[in-house]
Amino acid sequence: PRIGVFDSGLGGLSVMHSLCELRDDARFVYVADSGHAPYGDKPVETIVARSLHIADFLAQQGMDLLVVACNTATAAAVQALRLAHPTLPIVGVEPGIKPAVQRSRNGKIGVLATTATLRSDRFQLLAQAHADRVELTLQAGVGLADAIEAHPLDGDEVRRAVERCCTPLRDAGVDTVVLGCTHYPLVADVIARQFAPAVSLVDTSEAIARRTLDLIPRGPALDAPISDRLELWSTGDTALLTKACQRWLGVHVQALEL
Ligand code: DGN
Repeated sequence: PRIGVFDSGLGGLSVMHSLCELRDDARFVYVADSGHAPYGDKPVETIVARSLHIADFLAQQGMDLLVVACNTATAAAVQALRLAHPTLPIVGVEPGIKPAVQRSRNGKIGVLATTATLRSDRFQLLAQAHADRVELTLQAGVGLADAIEAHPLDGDEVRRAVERCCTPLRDAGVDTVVLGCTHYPLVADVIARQFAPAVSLVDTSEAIARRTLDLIPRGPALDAPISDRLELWSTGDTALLTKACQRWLGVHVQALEL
């Protein structure tokens, strides 16, 4: 099958990583909307319009399945995407509160996500469904996705943004932190350093990749390395996406301009 994956930028590569591990039967087209990132503080209408535009592009490329590898775009646009492409199976992502509830021992859970995700109706419903069983501390990752797009992951800008977002969660005594934006697993080690070793981070990339198997079961493995099965497109800096792919997927694929 051909699987289309998109994110506001580089964050969806955390999901791509899991998809590559799981699906040696698939070809992938990844779109980074880096020219319009970050989505996290944009109006809902803008996020919906961008998501529809990219989904149209991927549908034209003959995708069998679409993965919206962005919590913000899923919260704002997954319904509109399903309406616009009723025959195309679409997998969205949402902050992993469910797995966090299972994992937490003290019932105090931090959710780190973009402002747009936390404000969305979809997220509010998800949070309410668990609110009577656990204490949720919601924290917007203000500036964090931008720092991950624009700066070295082990640099000061990222560390400062991480510190800013994590301090309130630490103060709240959470023992589980949901990485509710696909950019954040890329700096999971920086985030983990902000907490005691016993605090666990919930990353749903693998679960999302597995979800694609429910919609399109595994076929015979393709006799081709991932570098021949992956196309990369960026609306922003193509060199940045090429480099990030090398780092996260361990393969060189030249990103094209969209
Ligand atoms: N990676 C996106 C998410 O999962 O929400 C959004 C990052 C952003 O654009 N701020």
